[in-house]
Amino acid sequence: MEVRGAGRIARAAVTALKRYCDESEFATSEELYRGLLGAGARLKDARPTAVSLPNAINYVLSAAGRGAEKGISLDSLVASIDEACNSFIDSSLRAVQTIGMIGAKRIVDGDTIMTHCNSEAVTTVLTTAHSEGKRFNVIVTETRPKYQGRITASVLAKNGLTVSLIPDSAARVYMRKVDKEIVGADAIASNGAVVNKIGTAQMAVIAHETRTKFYVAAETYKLSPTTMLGELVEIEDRGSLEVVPRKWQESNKKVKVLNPAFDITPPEFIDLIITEQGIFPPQGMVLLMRELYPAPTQKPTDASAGAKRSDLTKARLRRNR
Ligand code: RUB
Repeated sequence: MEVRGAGRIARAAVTALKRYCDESEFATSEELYRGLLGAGARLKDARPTAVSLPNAINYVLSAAGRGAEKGISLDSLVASIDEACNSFIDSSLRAVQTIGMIGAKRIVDGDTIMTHCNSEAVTTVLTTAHSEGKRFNVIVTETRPKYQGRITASVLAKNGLTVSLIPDSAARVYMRKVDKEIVGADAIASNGAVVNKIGTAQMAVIAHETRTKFYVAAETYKLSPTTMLGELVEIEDRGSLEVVPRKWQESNKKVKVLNPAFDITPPEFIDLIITEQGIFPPQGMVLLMRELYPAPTQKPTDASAGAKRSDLTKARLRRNR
């Protein structure tokens, strides 16, 4: 939890892989590749719900795998891993900026926007709209139990936006005044369902009830290709001590304190998903996923086709060999 937000988690993991290659000592390229596979597997376990994490790691591992298959030298392998890491990080940062520009077009003067948790994609949409001169109010839910909403409120206020912070339980009271709810995503399933911080799904239900627009802002490396095969996204369960103090728990041993970190918002409660590739209805996610990820049984598209696409698109085409 020192690194929060699915995009930052992905970039932090790729940075860790880069350091692993640069700072460890290996005798051969095979040894480096084997070590990298192990490091990648450990990193993937760190936050199971953020699909950006395995997608980012697979991008680097597949670049390394291609080099190792060709039997390139140790130095060349290190260089190609470095290049893959830098390319992922650059593309990820560019994707967030592009989402900011695309999403800002959806905001108009006088809007009231509600958001939940702390999403870089969402804060970039809001700060971009503000820097374009639009004036609107933002309501941020505090996001128990880790209070990431406070981070969002603080970032937005420092950027000059008008912000209010409310308890999660007050969302329904304020939703009637809200024009758009915008949240981020840790994972997007092929049916357009969005996995995000616990509490997002109930915000979506309330938004639906009050006919408030519900938008998701997310980079396409949060698409979960294995959901096309019916696999479910794993929801991270976190410790009870994030919810109650130890002393309380010790004096209430019979109470089982549960702390799921994420929930799933069904596609019928989502109006639009804003990505760096454009804006889609949730039902369009399966088509985007088919375009960006070949079927897992299929061979990845050849490099000449990939070369015409963005770096991240190439990443997806080469994922998971
Ligand atoms: C953060 C969270 C964010 C998404 C998207 O949860 O749920 O909404 O990760 O963030 P946690 P971003 O604090 O548990 O990581 O847009 O920054 O990728």
